[in-house]
Amino acid sequence: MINALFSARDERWDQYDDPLRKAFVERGLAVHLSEEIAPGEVDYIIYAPNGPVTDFAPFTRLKAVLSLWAGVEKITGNESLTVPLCRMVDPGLSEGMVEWVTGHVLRHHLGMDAHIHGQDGVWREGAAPLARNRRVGILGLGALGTACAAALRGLNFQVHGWSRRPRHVADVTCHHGDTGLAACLAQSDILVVLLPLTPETEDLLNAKRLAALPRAAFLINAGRGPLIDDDALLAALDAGQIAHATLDVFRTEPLPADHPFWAHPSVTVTPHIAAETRAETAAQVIAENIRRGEAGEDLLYVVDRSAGY
Ligand code: NDP
Ligand code: OXD
Repeated sequence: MINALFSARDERWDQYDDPLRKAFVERGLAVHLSEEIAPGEVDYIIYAPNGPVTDFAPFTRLKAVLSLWAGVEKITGNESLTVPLCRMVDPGLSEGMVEWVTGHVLRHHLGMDAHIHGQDGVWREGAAPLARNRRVGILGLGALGTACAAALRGLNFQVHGWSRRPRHVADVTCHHGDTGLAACLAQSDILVVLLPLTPETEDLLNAKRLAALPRAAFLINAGRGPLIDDDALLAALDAGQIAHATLDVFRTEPLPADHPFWAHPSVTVTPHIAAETRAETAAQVIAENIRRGEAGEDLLYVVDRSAGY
């Protein structure tokens, strides 16, 4: 019998219990799945950073930690974790992110706000440019960034992307490394941020980098809050360098009610809902990794803890 401890918020248990059991049966795995198993008997932890487990030292026979979250910045530095950590790459989560990102890109591209908020009896003419004439930059060409890049290309946007290592993504102009960042920013009328939070990416979007965007660019951040220097962003918004920022993630979550982002006329706050892991599809990923672990095969989506993602 394989023992899998589910360590996430209680309400997640109701969502994941059935899909996980079904996915285990489909793979012929005999798994005892519970929110309570004696630490010394646990083989796998199905993990969320807001769940009860924070110290992995008591889990003496642990084989792997399987994250329900794509972002693993809250666990990569945990020294009590000495077994492989796998992050979540979930088709359902990717699909949600594609919908959220394309929705917000289209909002800014089409200038929808002018008509949603401007029902004042004035007949303002002038259509938006075509997507083929709009440049979208995507920082982060991983599971989520490449899915969004493909969707935006499908709509005919000119897409630039940036990653740490060289990448090839069909019909996307790919930049990488420190030198590639300036080139990518300069081509981003709309900038989508889908980077993980690591020591290298924290405060990446500082005053200098925001100034490297085209004037009146739009910024969409679904990566993590600390990727952006909040004060630099507020200054860039007030100066008109950034026309609007759509922010889903923040240094402190929930975003405190008195944070200036809430009241700023050129900021849209969404409460970390860009995309969430979907139980039906994510259960398949978790079960597949347990199958692999038991068969001695390579696990999927193992985090490179030295790189931080
Ligand atoms: P991946 O690990 O698949 O991709 C990360 C990408 O970022 C890669 O292209 C990687 O480069 C690039 N990158 C990392 N570090 C650097 C660096 N120093 N310089 C340049 N590029 C860098 O992650 P995902 O696409 O799955 O997820 C991205 C992030 O999205 C998550 O870490 C999480 O923070 C956030 N997220 C937010 C959600 C929300 O609801 N708001 C939901 C889910 C995730 P390379 O290709 O070279 O490795
Ligand atoms: C994640 C998230 O990392 O929801 O999965 O932000």
